[in-house]
Amino acid sequence: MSHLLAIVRDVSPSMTSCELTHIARTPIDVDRARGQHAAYARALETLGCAVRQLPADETMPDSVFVEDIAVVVDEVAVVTRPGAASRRGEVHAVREALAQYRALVEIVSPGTVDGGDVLVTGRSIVVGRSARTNEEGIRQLSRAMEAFGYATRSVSVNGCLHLKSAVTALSDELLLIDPRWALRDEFREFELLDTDPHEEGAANVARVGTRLLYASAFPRTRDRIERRGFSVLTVANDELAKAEGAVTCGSLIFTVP
Ligand code: CIR
Repeated sequence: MSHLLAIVRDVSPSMTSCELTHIARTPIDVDRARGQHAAYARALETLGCAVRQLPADETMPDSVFVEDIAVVVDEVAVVTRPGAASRRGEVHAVREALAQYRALVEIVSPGTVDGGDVLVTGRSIVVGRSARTNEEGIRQLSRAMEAFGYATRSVSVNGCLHLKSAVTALSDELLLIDPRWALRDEFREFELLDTDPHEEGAANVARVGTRLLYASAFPRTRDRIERRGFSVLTVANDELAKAEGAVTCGSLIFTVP
């Protein structure tokens, strides 16, 4: 029987030198970030995933955020070429791990894609045009996925790091959106649930099978999600959030036989 596998990667000792785009640098307690990441991995297990932990790399401050390094669907894994040059070395370990489970396609120069910009629901893929993901990267991703029957289109992202900072899926039909950062009109085929306007950063939720993993910092939005009938498990993510990481960023979740 098939089951869910989550690939995660330990917090790097150099995380304090992470990339930052939209927030100011504040001191990061690496041990606390490690503790939160370990609790996140346990939560993934609670939600039914087998967890495979890749070792940290001291030379790669952002390597805990494995989501950006690949887009994995049932048929293929697309290994990205991250938009931040400092993150390009992260692909080697993730590529090696994914090669055991999927055929691989690579995004190549001058294309760039961060997995945080790629939202997959069913056979539909929406990609954010962000500071990290360029038109050429979108073209390459689109071509790779088209071969397996996935339709890809791109949308604008404004004021946040990635598309999935602004909008993520609660189900294949319902998206959680912060309308300040993504345009509702660009998601007409979906039903949309707004985040609570007092909770910035609340639009990122991780789907794990039929359940959801969410940050404990957003109780008002959590309430909105639960009122729609979803089961939500929360984890503390505030230390990792100082590196601009949200809950989807820390794992690559996919089905294995
Ligand atoms: C970066 O700027 O690349 C990291 N500090 C944060 C990446 C977060 N990843 C994500 O949203 N998918």
